[in-house]
Amino acid sequence: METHEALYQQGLARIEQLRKQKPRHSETLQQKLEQNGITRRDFMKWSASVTAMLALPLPFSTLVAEAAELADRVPLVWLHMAECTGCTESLIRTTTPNISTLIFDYVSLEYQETLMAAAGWQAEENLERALSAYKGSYLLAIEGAVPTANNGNFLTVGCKGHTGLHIVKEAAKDAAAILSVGTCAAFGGIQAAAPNPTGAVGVSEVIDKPVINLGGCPPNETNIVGTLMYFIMFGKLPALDMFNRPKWAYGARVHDNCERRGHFDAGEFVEEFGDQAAKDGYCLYKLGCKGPYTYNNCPTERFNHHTSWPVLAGHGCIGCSEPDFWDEMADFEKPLGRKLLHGLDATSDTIGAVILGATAVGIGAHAVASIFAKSEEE
Ligand code: FSX
Ligand code: SF4
Ligand code: F3S
Repeated sequence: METHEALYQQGLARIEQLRKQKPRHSETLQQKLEQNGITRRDFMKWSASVTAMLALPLPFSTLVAEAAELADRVPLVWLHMAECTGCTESLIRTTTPNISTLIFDYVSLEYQETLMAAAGWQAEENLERALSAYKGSYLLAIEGAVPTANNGNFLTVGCKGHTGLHIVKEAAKDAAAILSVGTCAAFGGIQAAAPNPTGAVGVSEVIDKPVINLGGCPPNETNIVGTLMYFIMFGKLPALDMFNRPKWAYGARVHDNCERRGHFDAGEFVEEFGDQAAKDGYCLYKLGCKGPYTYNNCPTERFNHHTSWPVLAGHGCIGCSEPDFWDEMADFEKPLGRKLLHGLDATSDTIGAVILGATAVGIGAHAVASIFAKSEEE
């Protein structure tokens, strides 16, 4: 396993190499932050929090800051496939831009249909130019599933009428790294729900290069920006889980860090939306919360500038960062119970080893046990 010392040296070398490249913006990140009322101190705090989120020791914080300042050296091409644009919205829809949004803005964004001013032929040319000018060095982010049925013709993009399938394959060829942003690009998402008439699949199924999957419909902004920062800093992908999701973001279950967890352990559950238990913030398991089966950092990172997340807002987690959640985890407002999950029995011992990790078995059993304990009391 790579030591932190070796990784740090790799980061220093990468920063050195980026520094030699021409800046693509006329203003520095520092100036951009100042214009938006963000102080150096705020920026250093942000670097420290990104470092902690990436599960790196604190000294890496100076590397994170330097990498952010050199973000305009890294060309980013962002494609939209079959989706709702919620991933982009998760990152940019903010009334007051925060540091993550500003850094996303500062990366050398070569092509992004939601954000760019160009349209029509000009947009198409921009994409072609970026792919050839930055051959081998651009980061490719893809949002949305790739329809494959009917030769990919359920999705065509741009004035040349290329299919999404064709564009993804072309853009992936010379990318330095490929990022599937959101559950659609990662695993197919809602478009892929049975009977999946368009043959929608995740990006990794149509190309033969490694793809990093940022699950979540949408993923939170810090998971997107954290992954970008990792790539800028080290020029490579972070450690991944069995579904190619970065471990630092998807290493723990929603249930592990949920603020209602004490109520789950005590067997205190909301029985119906709006009851006294709901007002008291009890556990939402009986109303279908899939937090015990879902790996994501929503409870710690939250959304909209860390304001809230589904369970805090009063609805159970629907498992939106998991493959096949749209079919496997429905009904969203009913517990999985003994329903099959990923072809396995959700309450059997085997699922713990295969899907959830050993600790989950105890929790799953506990959930069932505490429900019984509660109903016996009644
Ligand atoms: Fe939407 Fe992105 Fe969901 Fe998908 O998010 S929020 S449908 S993951 O690709 O735009
Ligand atoms: Fe939180 Fe859901 Fe787990 Fe209850 S079941 S503790 S609401 S994640
Ligand atoms: Fe999705 Fe569950 Fe988080 S629904 S946003 S993984 S709490």
